[in-house]
Amino acid sequence: MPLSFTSASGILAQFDLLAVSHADAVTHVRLNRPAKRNALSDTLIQQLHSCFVNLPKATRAVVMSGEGDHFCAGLDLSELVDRDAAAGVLHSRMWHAAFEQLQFGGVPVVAALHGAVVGGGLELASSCHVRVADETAYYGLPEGQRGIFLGGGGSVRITRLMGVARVTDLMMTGRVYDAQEGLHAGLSQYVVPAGEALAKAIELAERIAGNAPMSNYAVMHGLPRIADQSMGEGLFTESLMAAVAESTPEAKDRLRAFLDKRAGKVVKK
Ligand code: 1HE
Repeated sequence: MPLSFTSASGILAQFDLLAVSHADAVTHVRLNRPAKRNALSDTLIQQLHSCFVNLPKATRAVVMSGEGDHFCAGLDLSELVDRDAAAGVLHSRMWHAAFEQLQFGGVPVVAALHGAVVGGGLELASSCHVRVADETAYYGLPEGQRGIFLGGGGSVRITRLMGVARVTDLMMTGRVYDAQEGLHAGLSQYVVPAGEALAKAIELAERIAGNAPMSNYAVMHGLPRIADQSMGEGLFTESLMAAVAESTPEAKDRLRAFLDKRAGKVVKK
């Protein structure tokens, strides 16, 4: 049965550029600035940060989407004022803080992508843990054309997803990837028919929300850090993470359920 979402209350109801709703353990955060193609103004970045600090207590997974015809048009170019270098660093660091809260917060985030996923919009998407694109989605890094550089973590996160060579190509030549090219490059893990990304993202979020929280936490926090470590450090970190996850009551219950033949098997679809 499809989940029935209700609007969030408290501080989460006060954001004018985000629409936040929840159903059981899944919280839906929607960029809600369609007239400006969900362009990321300073206020929207601050609201995203605050939203991920203040998620409803019951949240075990988040779905992130965009209202209107596009997921996100990136940085709000109308706010690109004449900043000196120090102010520019602080502005970029404000984005980093918001997206760090999203990537390394308490729960996994599934992005539902459609239409333009460009510039800062792709930086936002790359901070999420699972990306579902519909066939209308397309990806670009127009920073090169606009005379600026990535500033929302993209040079770190997007290069980790698809490699320095592809990011260089998109930024220097203005190349745009369609949904299928994005899938093959590693930008999304799924492509679904037009209009179906949100439903698929909610389905995946429900499944993720059913995992043991420490398993999800280990995947979110452990995997990317281990990938950045040397082999020796990575293997040691893995052992620590594995020991923590295995020692939780949820892990013990789940292993017992399998041995008692009460748990599902891994089957081919
Ligand atoms: C905007 C923005 C924006 C739209 N900042 N206002 N990002 C870009 O270079 C992408 C720029 N945007 C576009 O290429 C197009 O707007 C779209 C392909 C995303 C959508 O096209 P379309 O035809 O549906 O909409 P539109 O008519 O272009 O835009 C509708 C309105 O949104 C219009 O405002 P209006 O007052 O004239 O109605 C646009 O000006 C406004 N709008 N995108 C401000 N981005 C931390 S570093 C990150 C660096 C970057 O992200 S660089 C990439 C910036």
